[in-house]
Amino acid sequence: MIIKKYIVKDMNEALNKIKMELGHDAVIISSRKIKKGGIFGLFSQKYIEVTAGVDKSQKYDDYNNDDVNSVSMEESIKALKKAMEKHTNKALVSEKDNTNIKKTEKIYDGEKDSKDEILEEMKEMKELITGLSNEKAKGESLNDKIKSKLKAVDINDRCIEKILLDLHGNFDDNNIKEVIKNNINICDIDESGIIVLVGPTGVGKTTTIAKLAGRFSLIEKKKVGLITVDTYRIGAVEQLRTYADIMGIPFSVVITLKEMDEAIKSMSDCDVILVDTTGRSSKNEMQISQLRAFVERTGTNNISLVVSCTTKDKDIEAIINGYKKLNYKNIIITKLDETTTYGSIINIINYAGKPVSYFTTGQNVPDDIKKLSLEKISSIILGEDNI
Ligand SMILES: Nc1nc2c(ncn2[C@@H]2O[C@H](COP(=O)(O)OP(=O)(O)O)[C@@H](O)[C@H]2O)c(=O)[nH]1
Ligand SMILES: [Mg+2]
Repeated sequence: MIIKKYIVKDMNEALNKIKMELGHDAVIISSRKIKKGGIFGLFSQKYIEVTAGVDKSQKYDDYNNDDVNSVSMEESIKALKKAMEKHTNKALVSEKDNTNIKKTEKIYDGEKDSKDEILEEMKEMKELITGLSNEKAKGESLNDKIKSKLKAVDINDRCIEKILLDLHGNFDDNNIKEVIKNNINICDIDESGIIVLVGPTGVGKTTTIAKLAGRFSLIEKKKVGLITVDTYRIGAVEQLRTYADIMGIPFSVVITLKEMDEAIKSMSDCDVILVDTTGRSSKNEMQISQLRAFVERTGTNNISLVVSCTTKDKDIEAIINGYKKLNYKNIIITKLDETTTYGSIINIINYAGKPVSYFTTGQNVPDDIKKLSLEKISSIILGEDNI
């Protein structure tokens, strides 16, 4: 690089000299106004000091012009450094400052070009940053929108967080549905051998047993037997006995573990034995342990926990945890007809980490029991479909 300093009256003069001496490839590195001559600055003349440079490989001649100071290598490096600093500082000043500079200074074309370039770059950067922050704001507001939509259908906070994570910022309707689907599990239970239903009082265990019995015996023509360990509520026993009588299937009431053995033995020719249990308080560990003894006595692992979708979220969590000791394998969700929002389905599955086998949708025996597909369940949860 060859650097030269020119003291000239105006930029035109500088340009002509630079072009002539350093050639067309020369670039202006810096320019500043200076005063020269006079005493104590009085009567001094105004000049411009222009530093220009050209790549070493470029040819140039006529070193010995009076107005030209050929500078040493050291000076060249200094000038170059200064020029670079100036350029960097320029890039750092705000667009507003640049506008002011524009207004107050008559800028030399080359310098104006580089200022314009910087302004242009800054404008682009500003647009980029604004664009990015708009995108972010859009993402956040969509996030909030989805959150309130999921909240409105009674999906709990824990599941909402999980769903939002699974969405990976893709709030497309199809993706939301896909994520809901991925957070639901369903299963088919083995409809042979011994099936036990457990769960709190009043959720619909006895009614569900009657529905299943009707479905298996009347529709699937299976040989069905019914056992109940519902020893506390005589009415509940009578309820199931009535269904058994109507369907013409064997029925046993069991009070002791020994009676459980005898009842199962007496129904050894049945394809399916459905065992109804007394609703126990999941808060009472003693009662749960008693129930567990009866359930274990049946020797089956085909155990369903019955939960009503109308139950408060906090209570659902307590029930799911309280009954864990009974090793239930799947869930039956009841009373879908008694609610208008179905977020509890996803909450129940999330708490239990177990799949749903059946849904019940009313009091009619045996009709109001269903298996639902993932597609149907997610549509119901999102309010796009009815049960
Ligand atoms: N609306 C509605 N009511 C149901 C459903 N399943 C059961 N029930 C009613 O819930 C009440 C309690 O049912 P029950 O089978 O005795 O519950 P259990 O104590 O768990 O055996 C009864 O009045 C049933 O008719 C259902 O799917 N929808
Ligand atoms: Mg009952």
